[in-house]
Amino acid sequence: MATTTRADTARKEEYLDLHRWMCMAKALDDRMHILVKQGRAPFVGSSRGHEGVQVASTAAIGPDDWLVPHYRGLANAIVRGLTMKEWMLAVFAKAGDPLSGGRNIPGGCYSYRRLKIAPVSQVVASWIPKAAGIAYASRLRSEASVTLCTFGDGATSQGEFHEGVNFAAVHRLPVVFVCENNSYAISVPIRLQMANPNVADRAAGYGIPGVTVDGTDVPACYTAAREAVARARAGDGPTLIDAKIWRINAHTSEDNQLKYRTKDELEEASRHDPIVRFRNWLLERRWITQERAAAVQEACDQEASDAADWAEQQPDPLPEDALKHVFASNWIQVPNAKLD
Ligand SMILES: Cc1ncc(C[n+]2csc(CCOP(=O)(O)OP(=O)(O)O)c2C)c(N)n1
Repeated sequence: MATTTRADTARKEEYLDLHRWMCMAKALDDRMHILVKQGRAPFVGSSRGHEGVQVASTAAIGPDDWLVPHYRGLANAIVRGLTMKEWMLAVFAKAGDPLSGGRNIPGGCYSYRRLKIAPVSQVVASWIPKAAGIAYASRLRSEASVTLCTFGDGATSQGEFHEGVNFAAVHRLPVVFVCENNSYAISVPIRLQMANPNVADRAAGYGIPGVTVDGTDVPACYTAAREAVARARAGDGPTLIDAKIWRINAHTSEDNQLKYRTKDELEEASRHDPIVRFRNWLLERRWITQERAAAVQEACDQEASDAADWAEQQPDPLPEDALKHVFASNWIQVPNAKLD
C-alpha cells in the first residue's frame, strides 16, 4: 500500500485551501445574484467559471507580491485574504467598505493596499501597463516582488495589452500575465476579436514564454502559474499564460446572454465548472469526501448569507464625506503657472 509522505500531506492541505477559496467565491457570487434579484444589491460581474485559474494563479504568489486583477477577480481577492464581510460591505456601499469606501460598483473599481491589490479598473486593459509599471518600480527599489496581472481575452485587443506586455518583456520584468480566456468580450465572441484564438501564441512576438492551459483544470493552472512565478522571481522576465475557460453566467447581471448564446452553449458551459472538476479530482485522490465537499460549500453559503445580512445593517457613508479621496486635499502650487 502506498504510504502518505509529509510532502503529500502539505500538498493536500494546499489543494484543500484552493477548493475552499473557490467555494467562498461561488457562495458570494450566488448570494450577490440573489441580492440583486431582491433589489438589495446593485450589480454582479460574475466570476463563475473563472474561479479555478483565479485561485491557482493567486496562490502561486506570496504576500509580498502584487496582484493587479481585472474586475471579475473575486476569487483572486479571496486568496489574498479578503473576507466575506469586507466584500459585502462593498456590495452594500457601506462606510466601512475597505475596497472603495462605498464609492464604486461592487468588484468593479477598487484597491486594497493591505493585501497588495492594486487599483482595479473598468477601463478594459488599462491596468496591464500599470502592472508592468509596478514591476518596474519593484525592480528600481530592489524588491523581490512579482506582479500577477489578470485580464480577459477582450482586453488583449486593446493597445494597452501590447504596450504593457512589450514593456515588461523588453525590461525582463517580474510579471505573470494571465489571460482568463472565456472567449467573450460581453457579447462579442472570440472569432470576431482575433484571427488566432490562442493568446499565448503572441508571446513569441514579445520574446517571452507563452503557455496555454485548460483554465478549468486547477492543478494544471497551479503548475503553470508556479513555473511562471519562479521564472519571474529568478530574473527571467514575464510569462503570458492563456487559460481557456467557459463563462458560466452572463457578462454581468445587466446582460441577457440568451440574446447571443444558445441554450445548448449555456448547457455546455455549465458542464465546464472548475469547482465540480476540481472536486472530482480531490475525490479521486480521496483527499476529500462527498460529504465533506458538500459541507464546505454549505458553510461558505451560510457565511455569505450571514455576511450580507450583517453588512446591510452597517452605517452608510456620510454625505459630507462624498468628495473625500476624490480630489487632492492639498493643491500643489506650481510657481509662475499661468492658468488663464
Ligand atoms: C476601454 C473600454 N472599452 C470598452 C469597455 C466596455 N466593456 C466592459 S467589459 C468589456 C468586455 C471585456 O472582455 P474581456 O476582456 O474578455 O473580459 P471579460 O469581461 O470577458 O472577463 C467591455 C468591452 C470598457 N469598460 N472599457
